Amino acid sequence: MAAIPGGADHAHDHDHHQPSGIMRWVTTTNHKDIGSMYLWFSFAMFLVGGVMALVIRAELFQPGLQVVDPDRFNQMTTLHGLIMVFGAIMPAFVGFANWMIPLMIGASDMAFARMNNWSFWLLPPAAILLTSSLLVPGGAAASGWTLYPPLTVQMGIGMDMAIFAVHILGISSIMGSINIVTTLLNMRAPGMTLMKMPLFCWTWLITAYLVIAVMPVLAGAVTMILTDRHFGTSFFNAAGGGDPVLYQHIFWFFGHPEVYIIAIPAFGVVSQVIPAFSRKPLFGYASMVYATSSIAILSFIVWAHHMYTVGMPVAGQLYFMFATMLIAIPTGVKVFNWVATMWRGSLSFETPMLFSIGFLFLFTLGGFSGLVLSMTAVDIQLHDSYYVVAHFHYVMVAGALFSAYAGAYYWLPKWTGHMYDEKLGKLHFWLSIVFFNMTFFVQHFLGLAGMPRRIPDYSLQFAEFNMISSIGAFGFGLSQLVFLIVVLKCIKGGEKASAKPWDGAEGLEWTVPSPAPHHTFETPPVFK
Ligand code: HEM
Ligand SMILES: [Cu+2]
Repeated sequence: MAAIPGGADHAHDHDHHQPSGIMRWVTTTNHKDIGSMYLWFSFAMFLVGGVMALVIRAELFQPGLQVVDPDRFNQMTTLHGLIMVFGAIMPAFVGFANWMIPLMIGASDMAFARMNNWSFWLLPPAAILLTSSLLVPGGAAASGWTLYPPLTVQMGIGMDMAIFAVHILGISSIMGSINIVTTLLNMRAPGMTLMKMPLFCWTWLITAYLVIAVMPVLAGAVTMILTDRHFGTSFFNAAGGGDPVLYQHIFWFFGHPEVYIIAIPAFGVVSQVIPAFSRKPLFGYASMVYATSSIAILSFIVWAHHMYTVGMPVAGQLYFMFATMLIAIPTGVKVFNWVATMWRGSLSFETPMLFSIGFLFLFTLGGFSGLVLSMTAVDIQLHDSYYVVAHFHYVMVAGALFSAYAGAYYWLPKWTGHMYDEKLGKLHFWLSIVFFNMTFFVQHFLGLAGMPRRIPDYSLQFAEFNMISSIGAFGFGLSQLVFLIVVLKCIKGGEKASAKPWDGAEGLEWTVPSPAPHHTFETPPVFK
């Protein structure tokens, strides 16, 4: 538990020898500045990717072609997926890591402060490459975010731009992860053993190892596509003796751990928020650490559950089915622990807690539909259908995004020094959860009835549910502007936040004043 009030005695601001204006942000090596930039970048990309989702949903509002031609439609699904995964969700959690890890472990900054600056500033060029590829001849990559050959070997220059963007984004997240591992292993306050770290730090330690392990695999896969495209190799090109299915194996060896790269930090955030608003310590801390590690390890040996229809041997299908089902065990442990933390707690339901409970219900639902899809015989029917789209949006939106909102509301007082508008926060939550379910719940039925994904048109039998889903999507999109208003209001003013505005909150981050001064913990606190 936190012992020393904050190191705040030494935390005077050194702003006098710092550039001001835009150069402050370009040259900053301060983890708080960099964390804020990550979070703003992520939100901006969330809006860009969101507009693309709305183009898709506008087209799917009715059967027939109305809004975009089929090629543009495919570019929209591809860029939406790439932008949401690499531009919105991953940077959001790296933003949380930057802001909070040093504060949580009592470190003065991240281990490699200059590299940290570079990790962030790689992101905007990658985002520009991706989005501007819409304007080049032939348009953006239209292969889906999975970038499967043979399509990707054939497309125009937009595909090369996507490949380079993926390279840059990958380098950025590898550097960010090296920074996080080094910081967590070397810069903890005296007395903070690994098993006393806040769970958010544990989840990021595990995630960072996943990133370092699998981002190079993706980089290799897309580089092989690049050389197939331009340098006469035939890794994946069947005409030259290559094998497109090989790409799928390599991609999903990255891709499945990737979904945990997104989900595990989200687990970390709710593991901070739920105890705070239950006014009880996290139930089963050690089992949380072991469960999270098990999930991470298992995530390496289940990849071909995305490939049941490629014609693999039955033994392979059975292996990947049972291996995948195993993941339900540690996940069940985690869900049990969150619920047990709330059990007989003194609960209150401020916005961070609402988003965490929303996460708990809906992420679990997404986990269950994942279990359904893990069954080979079932997946052969549901593969590439809207059931899959429903499944991964329950995991990504109601899982990762809701958890990011929980974290944002939880730490906004620490970041800005003001309390956010609780009424507006709750409005944001309720609008989001209603419209989210309206958008995605019905997609389970569409998938079960056989509607394929990545298709701009559909037969009449699917009309009603698609209309409901599209209305939900526009409602969801608009509701996110409420969040923007809350954040801007909170930055400008509002009730002053104390150092520890949540009475149930635990941890060193609450021992420094709100807003957290530019420099904190220049002398490490003693942690007992
Ligand atoms: C909440 C607003 C969102 C809406 C309305 C939305 C809507 C859609 C739609 C309509 C598709 C196309 C489905 C298809 O035809 O296959 C799609 C695909 C996808 N979405 Fe979202 N989405 C949202 C948020 C997110 C978020 C936050 C993520 C985070 C990671 C995400 C990740 C993806 C991915 C990976 C794909 C697959 C793209 C592909 O097929 O290549 N979405 N989304
Ligand atoms: Cu998977």
